[in-house]
Amino acid sequence: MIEPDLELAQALFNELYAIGYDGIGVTRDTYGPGEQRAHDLIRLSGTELGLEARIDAALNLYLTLPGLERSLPAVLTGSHLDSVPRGGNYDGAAGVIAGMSVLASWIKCGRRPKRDVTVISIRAEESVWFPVSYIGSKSALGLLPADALEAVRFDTGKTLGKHMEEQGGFPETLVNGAPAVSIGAVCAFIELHIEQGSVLIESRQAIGIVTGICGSLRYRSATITGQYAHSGATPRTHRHDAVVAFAELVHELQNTWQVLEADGHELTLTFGQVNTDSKQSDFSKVAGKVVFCIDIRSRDVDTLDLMNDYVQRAVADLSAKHGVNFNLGEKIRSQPASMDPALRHGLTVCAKNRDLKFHAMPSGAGHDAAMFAYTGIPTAMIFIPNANGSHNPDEQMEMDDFSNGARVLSDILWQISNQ
Ligand code: HGY
Ligand code: MN
Ligand code: MN
Repeated sequence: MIEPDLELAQALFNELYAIGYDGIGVTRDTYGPGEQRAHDLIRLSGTELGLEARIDAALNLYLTLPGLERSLPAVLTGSHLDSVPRGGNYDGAAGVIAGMSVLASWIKCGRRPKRDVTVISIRAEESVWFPVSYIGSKSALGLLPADALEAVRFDTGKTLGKHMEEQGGFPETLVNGAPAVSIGAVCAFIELHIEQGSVLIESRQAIGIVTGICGSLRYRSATITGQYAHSGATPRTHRHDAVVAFAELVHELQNTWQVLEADGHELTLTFGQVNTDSKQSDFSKVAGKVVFCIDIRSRDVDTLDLMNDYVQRAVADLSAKHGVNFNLGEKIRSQPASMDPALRHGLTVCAKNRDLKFHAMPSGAGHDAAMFAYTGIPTAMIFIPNANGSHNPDEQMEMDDFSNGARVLSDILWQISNQ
């Protein structure tokens, strides 16, 4: 069994952090300079290793170690390189760097697999920038809807198509064009990713073998419109208070979540952003407007729909009770995905052979692997421990944990690429 190139991995993590640090955390902004710097770094490293580099119309990067029989369907590994604003250094990047460290170690000891093995650096996985999920992997797989190119980045006001063009992409070829990753040309996709919760840390297991990836149902920009009024002169019964209506919505849906959980439903419910109108709200007024978001996750589509029904019901009740108007805005969904049973079994064998404790577990976070699985490509994910959660500057992956994950990745990639 070969040891991944940890020296290369550490150097890439250090350099990624240096070029991505924003003063608080790491920002690799989607189709912006931050993500571009990361892609340039990985591409340079890949060409220095002697890997074949290719970039598709959406600017996903493919670094390939040619196999001995190049006509065979290839094996893909990798993840995304963008990050949330002020995020951590390991979300996504760990999967790309793990692939690079594995291929570097194979090259060093002259190992040539039967099939091509490609590390893909995927664009735009974080849908915080554009209100579209999995832009890069959907583009690679020919799944990007035409209207997605009109989606606007929240901080620049420019469209996805414009951002792609400015970075050197060809968005117009993505709609109805041939996908860069054609389903028949790939025999498996394996994504290594940090666990973004605390299951592995708390249970002290080395590896997570993902059983399935949650789908999501989101309202990214919902509003409650009530009535601004004097905070002292307006009796309780005369108020149309948007903040009170929001507070009761949260309380009611939190209770619903507990009831559904007790009923065996697996889901999460998050109100990640809530704001009153900074230009008009103040301490001497009843709040006339609240803007907020709702993020519902589950591996079961019926559970997503059931929770959404409760959201609709609560909104109708509270509108009447408080005389406010709820506008939930656009509903955005992403599909849940199941991981390939044969690959999951292969991963357990690899973990056992490395004498590593492993845990079969669902992913509450979304991952590009869901899109590969959606197309029918056999797909699997390896989770590695990461402290302090994720989507925050304190995200902390240890290199020992990374190396365990990269070892298992190396073994499964070698096994599949020689079948
Ligand atoms: O939001 C997610 O689950 C992923 O980290 N983009
Ligand atoms: Mn991620
Ligand atoms: Mn993320």
